[in-house]
Amino acid sequence: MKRAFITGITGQDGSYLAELLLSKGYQVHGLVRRASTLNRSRIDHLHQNPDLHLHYGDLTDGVSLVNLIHAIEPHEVYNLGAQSHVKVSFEMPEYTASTDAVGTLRLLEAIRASGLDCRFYQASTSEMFGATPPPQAEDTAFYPRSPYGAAKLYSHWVTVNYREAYDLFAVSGILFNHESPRRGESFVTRKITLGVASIKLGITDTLTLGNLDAVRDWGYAPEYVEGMWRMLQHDEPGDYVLATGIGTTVREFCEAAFAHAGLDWQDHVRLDAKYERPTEVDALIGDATKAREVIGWEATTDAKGLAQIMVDADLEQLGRLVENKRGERQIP
Ligand code: NAP
Ligand code: G4F
Repeated sequence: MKRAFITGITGQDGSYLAELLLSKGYQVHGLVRRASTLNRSRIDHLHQNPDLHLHYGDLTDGVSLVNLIHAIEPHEVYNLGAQSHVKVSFEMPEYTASTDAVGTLRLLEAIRASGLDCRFYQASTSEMFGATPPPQAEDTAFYPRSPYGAAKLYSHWVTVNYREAYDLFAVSGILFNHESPRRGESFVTRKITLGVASIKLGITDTLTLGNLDAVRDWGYAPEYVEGMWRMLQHDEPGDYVLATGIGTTVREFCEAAFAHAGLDWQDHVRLDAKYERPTEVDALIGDATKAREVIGWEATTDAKGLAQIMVDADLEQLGRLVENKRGERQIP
């Protein structure tokens, strides 16, 4: 039985990846952070699975990583854990660097010191391209525009270096934005689809956003975790862009999400500069030709389809909450 170790298992991608690996017969080990309340809603439905094992640790705590690699002896490690919010990285640059940059080094060192024959996946990002105009592919120049992008660029290069220096099977997946109903509520797509559902259900009337002109290449997260797994199954380690190849503005995503619920976004969206960043990444549109040709991966959901999936999910989830509240009120 193959053993996989996932950092960031409680996040959007980690939860989909855990599902995928369990369905393929892996024993899955996940790193979870201790918090005052349990923060495992995305993996609650996997809780009873006997092949899922959760371990306390943190990417800022090297000892925990050394001990876990030693105890689990994984065949595959997926490093998805990160402070992943670009705007927050301007407010917490040092913590972001410790987790997103040095955290990767700590994990790679734990693997190297163990001497295990273990494959390593690094969650790199299109944010590394930053100010370099699209289309962006594996050989496009990097120019990060945030402490998050700069930290991830360190991790990308240290992953390449450990591959070259120590012959580690280490791959870097340069993933463009990917979303789902499990996306964190403060990322723009989920903020919009939750806003649409709240407005449709009469809970609120406005949605406040920042820069509507930014262009992103938005895909569907479950498809992207399949790409991560494929990268580790290939004969040779390498770096791969995963993207749809289609650019959409925040404004267009808004329009599609509101329209799906029968609403006009212009009646509800307000702007506030507090959601803008000190330096913005204007346009990200990926070229995933290498992934298609080498590992047979291709995105199949576009931004409009994604907006529909997410609005439907938020309408259902929020609708259920509203119904439950009404039910509670009827109880004497
Ligand atoms: P996410 O939903 O924000 O999940 C991040 C995960 O990292 C959570 O499980 C979080 O744990 C964990 N984490 C945060 N700080 C940690 C620390 N110090 N030690 C250990 N774990 C820590 O992110 P995602 O969207 O799933 O993205 C997964 C990875 O891909 C991230 O590395 C992200 O930067 C990268 N990425 C994402 C995208 C995208 O569009 N989604 C694109 C390119 C790259 P808690 O639940 O306890 O907070
Ligand atoms: O949804 P976002 O916060 O995602 P961003 O900054 O592109 O980062 C995400 O994708 C990266 C891959 O390229 C990942 F590496 C990273 O971890 C994360 O998952 O913002 C998207 C765009 C930005 O241009 C932002 O300025 O939307 C714009 N935006 C406009 N109003 C907003 C808002 N973003 C947020 N979060 N909130 C707003 O109100």
